[in-house]
Amino acid sequence: MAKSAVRVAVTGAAGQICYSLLPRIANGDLFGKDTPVILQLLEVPFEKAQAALKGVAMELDDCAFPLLQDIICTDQQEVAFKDANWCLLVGSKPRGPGMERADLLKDNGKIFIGQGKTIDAVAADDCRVAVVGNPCNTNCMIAANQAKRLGKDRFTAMTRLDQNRAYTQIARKAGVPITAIHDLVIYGNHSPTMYSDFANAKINGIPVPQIITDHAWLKETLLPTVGKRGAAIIEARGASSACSAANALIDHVKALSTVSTTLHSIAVYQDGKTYGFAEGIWASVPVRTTAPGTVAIDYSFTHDEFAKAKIKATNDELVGERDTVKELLG
Ligand code: NAX
Repeated sequence: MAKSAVRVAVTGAAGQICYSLLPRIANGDLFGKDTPVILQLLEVPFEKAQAALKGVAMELDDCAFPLLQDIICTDQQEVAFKDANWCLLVGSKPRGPGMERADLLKDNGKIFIGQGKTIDAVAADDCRVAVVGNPCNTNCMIAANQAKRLGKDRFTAMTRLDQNRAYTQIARKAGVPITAIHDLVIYGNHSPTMYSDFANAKINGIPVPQIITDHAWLKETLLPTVGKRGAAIIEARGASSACSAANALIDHVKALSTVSTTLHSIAVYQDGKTYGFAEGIWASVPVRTTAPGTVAIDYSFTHDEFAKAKIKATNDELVGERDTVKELLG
């Protein structure tokens, strides 16, 4: 029997990440080559954005994707999120010239309050939410705090791009294929404070520091290279990461949808018992998918003083972000 269509709501749909993302969802990269999809695309209610969205939908039409059952373009959250099985929150307000980070946090916070409320009201009972729009951890926390029907465990933020970046850097340094590397996890915030836990990662089953014996490189080159990679891409390309971010979101959702023993970096709700992260924030930690859309945190990793200090710094930043938006946490 033919599978029923997955309804995927995507915000910021006329933006550059979505230009790479939407064709991949429509061609079955996300939910498999036997699963039809319906795209429910949200953009801001300005003529230019809506015209651009229409253009994106026209191009998707012109791809004649067999799995793409319908495309809904809208400026109404209630329409975009209606019965959605997945809500991919990519759109957010960019940081303008001279804008303070606190203002960025607050302006975006207001968007994510509305989106969290609407998702909770109209999305499908099995809905999962993945937040990409920055500052993604804190935006995710704000949206999740509006949810009463859907649990906090339904809301995740994306640090998969950081994980993928770290995999490539380590593979290059060690001269091994990506597939030789396992258990390399990002801790904390999607920001330069994030910590790539190289010490617990393995190359062909052997701890990375035993293979890459240049420990100064691990601490002083790998960490800032991964943490500041977004800025390096902007510097090189004149625009922020787009196809790699779209690819990471595909990886993130696939990881969440597929039960396996593979370790993933996903920013999830913290209960105050994990790796020193404060209760109530969304921090990236090692997780495994135990049922479709459901993850369990792996609490078993240990950290030396260097790693603990890094994790504390990224936790402190997330707590600071939470303090900045505390009046938005209904
Ligand atoms: P673009 O500026 O190209 O597109 C964003 C789109 O979102 C725009 O078309 C805008 O009109 C729309 N938008 C803004 N507010 C909206 C709202 N309330 N509802 C619906 N749509 C809305 O940005 P793009 O390069 O696509 O990046 C999107 C977001 O991803 C940014 O916040 C960016 O910082 C973030 N990123 C997050 C990453 C991560 O790893 N978590 C990495 C890549 C990226 O930097």
